[in-house]
Amino acid sequence: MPRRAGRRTNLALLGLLVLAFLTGVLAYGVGTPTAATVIVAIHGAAGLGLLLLVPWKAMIVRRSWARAASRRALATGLGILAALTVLTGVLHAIGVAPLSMLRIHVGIAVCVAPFLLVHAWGRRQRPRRTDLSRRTLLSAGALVAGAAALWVAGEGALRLTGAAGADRRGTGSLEHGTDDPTAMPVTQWFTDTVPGRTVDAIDVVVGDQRARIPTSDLDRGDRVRAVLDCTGGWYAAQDWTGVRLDRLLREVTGKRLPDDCSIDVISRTGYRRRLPVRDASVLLLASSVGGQALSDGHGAPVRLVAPGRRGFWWVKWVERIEVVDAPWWRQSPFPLQ
Ligand code: HEM
Ligand SMILES: Nc1nc2c(c(=O)[nH]1)N[C@H]1C(S)=C(S)[C@@H](COP(=O)(O)O)O[C@H]1N2
Ligand SMILES: [Mo]
Repeated sequence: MPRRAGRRTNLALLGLLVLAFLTGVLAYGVGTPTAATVIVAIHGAAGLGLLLLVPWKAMIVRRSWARAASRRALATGLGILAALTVLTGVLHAIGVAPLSMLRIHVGIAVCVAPFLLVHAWGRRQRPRRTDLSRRTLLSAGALVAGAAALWVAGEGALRLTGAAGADRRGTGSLEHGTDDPTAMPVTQWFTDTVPGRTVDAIDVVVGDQRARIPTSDLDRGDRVRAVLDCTGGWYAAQDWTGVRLDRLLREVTGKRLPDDCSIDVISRTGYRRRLPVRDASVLLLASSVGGQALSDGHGAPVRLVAPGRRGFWWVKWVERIEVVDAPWWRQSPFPLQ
């Protein structure tokens, strides 16, 4: 039995790691609360499910240790990185670790990928008829049930102990600075920095129509309460005030825009995101938050507020708005700077 357990255990580990990786990346792409909750729950269950396979994997490792001397270093590295990924994920979920824990989690997970590719490629398997046997399907079902149970138990434990992580959002983010913009973290996506010179007017460009509007003249009193949910693992709800994009664009063009165009929102720093024009009525160019003008770190003088989208869509230090024909999905799925 232990001898035959090897292949299925390895395939299950591979499946869970790939599933965890994909759902992790996907969780960053979706902002809709329900979808995010489901994806993040699957992510947690897949990650925790790895623990269920540890006894079997330990048996496989013991069996092949002497034989695999030349390939041990890489495999050990993979094992350590995978363990650290699970550990850092759990530490974030508990809610006691510093916010940087989630970035560390993602950083280590990204390192797992090449190790896993090399490791699994070196041990390629052909599909076998027994892969679809009743016994295999039952084991797979047991693994899925066990992983789900582990995730539910984890959430239960957080609630029972009153850990900070019990209140995290469906995306896994922890609350930081709701209704208190000064307590809200200032974060950049990757390498971007607060620009040295402030923006005093924004350019709005629609085909050959263009307008240059002073940023001091951009507050039309449009309001929205929206949650800024950073992929770095924190969120904050705030009241934002400014001008809705549909209103601004109509002021410039005097007409409704066709449904199939997109809006490029571009920062003074070059950071940019492209959004579908059908979202214009929920997008806000905000000049104040919580009744106060934006601070430099939070995007002064104007930043985009994109309700229902993750933080990286909320372009700060907006300098240019351009309506383009290209579809919104024709851009890098995540910003590059
Ligand atoms: C090898 C790949 C990965 C594994 C094994 C893994 C595993 C885990 C585990 C075990 C947790 C804790 C879940 C819980 O206790 O409820 C977690 C949380 C999390 N992971 Fe990953 N992860 C991986 C890759 C990624 C990637 C690539 C991303 C994002 C790009 C990501 C984003 C997250 C987020 C946002 C959380 C917090 C979810 C929550 O608080 O429930 N993970 N991960
Ligand atoms: N120009 C620019 N805008 C940006 C970013 C950036 O790096 N550059 N980071 C985004 C990310 S990832 C988040 S979470 C929010 C953070 O906003 P805050 O610093 O006001 O909290 O801004 C977004 N807007
Ligand atoms: Mo972010």
